[in-house]
Amino acid sequence: MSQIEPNSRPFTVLVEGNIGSGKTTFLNHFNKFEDVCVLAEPIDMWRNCKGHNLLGLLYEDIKKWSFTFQSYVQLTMLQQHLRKTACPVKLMERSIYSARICFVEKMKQDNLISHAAAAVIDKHFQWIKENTDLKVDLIVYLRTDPQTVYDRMIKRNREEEKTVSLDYLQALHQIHEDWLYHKTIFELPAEVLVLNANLDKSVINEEYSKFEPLILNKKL
Ligand code: DGT
Repeated sequence: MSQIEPNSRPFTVLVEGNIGSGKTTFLNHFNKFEDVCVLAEPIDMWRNCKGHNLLGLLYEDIKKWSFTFQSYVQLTMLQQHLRKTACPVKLMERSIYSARICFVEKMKQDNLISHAAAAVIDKHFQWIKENTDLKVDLIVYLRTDPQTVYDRMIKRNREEEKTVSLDYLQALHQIHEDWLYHKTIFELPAEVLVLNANLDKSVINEEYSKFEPLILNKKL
């Protein structure tokens, strides 16, 4: 495996997209390359914060637990951004950006967190941006239709997601679209590569292969 210099930064790629858009499949495709370190979403940590399943609590009573959950997501995402890797390419599933921009915005839209709570999260977020290295080189947006991801979510049958509705996925889709496709809200920390992630699993790896040089930062 090629290693990077101890003090240099890897080419950092964020993999973003709605719930069920196939981020895991995408990461698995790229995990086979020796130059790549994949950082999966820290969902296991959200399921066990000193014995508390915060993801489960969130969907049980979203109003009560939104702030707690989002605070912990922000911390765990920061840890992922700062994690050192020996590989020249670092692929991250989601980021501190989508936590803040997509999920916190949705909570604000739905009045699930107070303005005061959102302000606290935002203060942390701004401080982190100004005082740590969150540099990103590329964002991969796995673009999907809400109905497609809803069907996938039902099929995978994750216990905590039983209460997630099509309406919720539609709204989350719209925020992803405005941020990563129309580019009308918030800042973009890097250029965006938009991929059609509605494709069936049987052909999607072929689609992803076409973009390997770009994602692996290899000049053609
Ligand atoms: P996939 O299917 O491989 O594209 O990826 P998923 O659906 O396993 O991953 P993701 O990040 O879209 O969602 C995992 C679960 O965690 C899902 O129920 C939504 C939730 N989630 C992820 N990040 C956040 C966040 O920042 N805030 C909130 N409220 N929920 C989040």
